[in-house]
Amino acid sequence: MIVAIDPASFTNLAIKPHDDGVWVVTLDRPTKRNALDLATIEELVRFFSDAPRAGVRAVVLAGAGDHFCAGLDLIEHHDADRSPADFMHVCLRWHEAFNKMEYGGVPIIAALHGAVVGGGLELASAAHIRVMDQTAYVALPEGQRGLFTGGGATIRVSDLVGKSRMIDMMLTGRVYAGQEAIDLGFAQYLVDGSSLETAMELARKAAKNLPLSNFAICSAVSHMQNMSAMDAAYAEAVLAGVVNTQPDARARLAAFADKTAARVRPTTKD
Ligand code: 1HE
Repeated sequence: MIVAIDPASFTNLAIKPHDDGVWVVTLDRPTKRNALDLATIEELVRFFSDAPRAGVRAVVLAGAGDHFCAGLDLIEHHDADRSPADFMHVCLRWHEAFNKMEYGGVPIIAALHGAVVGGGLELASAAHIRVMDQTAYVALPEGQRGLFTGGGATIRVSDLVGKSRMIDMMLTGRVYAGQEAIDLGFAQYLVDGSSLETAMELARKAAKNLPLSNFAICSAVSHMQNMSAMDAAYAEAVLAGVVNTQPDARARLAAFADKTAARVRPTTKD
């Protein structure tokens, strides 16, 4: 551990470390439906900048109250009456936070419920795994508010579900939920019970992997999407050279060789 994270130093995020290295980060302004004001964005930048160096093995990202996140704090934005340059810099801080999430190398599992809209969907899209419960719904209401996305939706939401679907959502305010949202790629899991509980289970599984493997999985795949295929193949080979020879992996490989390691089997449904 190179840096220490003090949960008490956060106000808009409730931060709870667990013994197994899973940290639960909860957007904690339920009376404002966890709308993202500047202060929350700065706390996200701080937490996710430090997490890779603070021994955080996986993060569950959740929202307090009935909704995950209502997106940009529209009241703060209205009251601040920002100049174009001011709002550009606001957006750059959002990108700083969300890039630290996507490229930081620490697995992030978003537990979604209620509204996951506008900037809330941009935030969720920066996580590596999304779990929806039956109340969760996604939308991009920017068009109706006289706004445009500024927190990476043009990159990440279009990557998840394609540009035509994203454009339709912004033009018409279309809302997706349930199995349809899963089938389209907004999230990988839909649960009948609590998305937080399932996200915790997934985070605990991921936290058992070696940190260097998780670092590669949760940064390299995204970086390589930004490269030409030739460069991505080269970078993948170099990275695999480092990760696949890590001393900590020897015990896992030995367990496979001596037949004590679990085999890969299809999940049984009961
Ligand atoms: C807010 C916000 C907010 C709620 N900024 N304060 N995002 C949106 O367009 C979504 C706007 N919000 C909503 O549509 C609804 O609030 C919800 C569906 C999320 C929740 O509905 P509900 O009935 O539970 O709550 P409410 O009565 O609408 O709001 C409760 C309080 O939360 C109220 O404050 P109060 O002080 O009057 O009690 C609301 O003002 C406050 N609140 N949402 C500020 N978003 C980098 S660019 C990104 C661009 C975008 O994200 S655009 C999408 C913006």
